[in-house]
Amino acid sequence: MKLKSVTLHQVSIPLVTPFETSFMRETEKDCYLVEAVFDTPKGEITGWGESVAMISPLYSSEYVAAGIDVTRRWLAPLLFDVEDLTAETVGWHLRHVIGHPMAKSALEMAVIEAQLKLNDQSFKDYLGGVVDTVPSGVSVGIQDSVEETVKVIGDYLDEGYARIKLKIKPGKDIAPVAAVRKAFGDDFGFQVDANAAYTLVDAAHLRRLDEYGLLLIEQPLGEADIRQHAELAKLMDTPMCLDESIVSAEAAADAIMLGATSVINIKPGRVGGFIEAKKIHDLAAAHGVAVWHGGMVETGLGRAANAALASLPGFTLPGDISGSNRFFHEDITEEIVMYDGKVDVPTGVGFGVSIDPAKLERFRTESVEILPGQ
Ligand code: SMG
Ligand code: MG
Repeated sequence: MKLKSVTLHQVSIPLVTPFETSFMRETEKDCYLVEAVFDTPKGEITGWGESVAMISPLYSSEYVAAGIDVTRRWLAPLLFDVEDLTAETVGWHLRHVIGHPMAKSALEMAVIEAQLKLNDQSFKDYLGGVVDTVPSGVSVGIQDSVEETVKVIGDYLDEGYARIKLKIKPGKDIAPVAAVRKAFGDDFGFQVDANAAYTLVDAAHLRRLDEYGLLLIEQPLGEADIRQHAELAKLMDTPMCLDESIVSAEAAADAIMLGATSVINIKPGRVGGFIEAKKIHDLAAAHGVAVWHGGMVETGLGRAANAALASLPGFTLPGDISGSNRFFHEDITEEIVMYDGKVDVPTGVGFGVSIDPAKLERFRTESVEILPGQ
């Protein structure tokens, strides 16, 4: 395949309710989609990708405007120069550009989708997925009060979600967790995510979470603190799970060997793409470490691709792959539907969903077209 053009569409999609984490409160989903056109033996084929970078550099150092800039100046030009571009070699061609895994992943997604269309293949079949549905977990933002937390989680349990993840931060941790267990008992999968809001000196406080039978605690300490997570893991009974710290297969190998993570949250965008994400899945499986699929409030496009990755055998815990209606009144693709605590793994060619042109037009705030030799 030969890359002919790349268009980046920035979109802003209203959220059904604000989503609050330890680092920000979002009311819209702001991201960009990649539309890449290729010349192929079957004629012109378009592939789509989605960047999981957020509007501000608070979850990681990446952010929407930086992703658009690095793609325009550096990443797309490198791919324009390749005569025979394949999904498997995108990471190699981009290897000299330091960092920007989310921007690289978005571009790689578009190449993957075009290649799948060229080969008439679903993403699930390409990856070697083994199940038709994946269990669907929901991520619950920090609420204004303990009562509100209990109510919101009760509603998601009534909807049938397979497990609950609650965002926590200092001052909004033990009390909401205790109240949720008191209200709904011990008989459902429950985990927490701190998004790096604590330091190792909080160890004694975090240990108080041990009495609530949580599946895991996700990323209590900073992105760079792999060794400190290993120290904290020794002090807590709750299984440790890294998210932000796992930026590559190498980082995953270090974290496993140091005892910093006994479960891994896999997010393709955070590690530079789906090909690297699959490597982490394989590496974790070889070490007997369970993985689950993280979420970045993706549109239906990213959600569909994530469900395909999560159909690999090592994904033994429910992921953050909720129904589209968890976040959006209206998705930009076909709705991803949660039913009986699961979502279907798409079986159509490519990612199995398509961007609705009318909705793209409505949600789009800006487009940047990138051509060879600009
Ligand atoms: O897509 O369901 C989702 C969101 C899951 O909580 C979620 N993601 O740290 O795991 C995480 C966060 C990162 C994004 S916060 C806006
Ligand atoms: Mg997380």
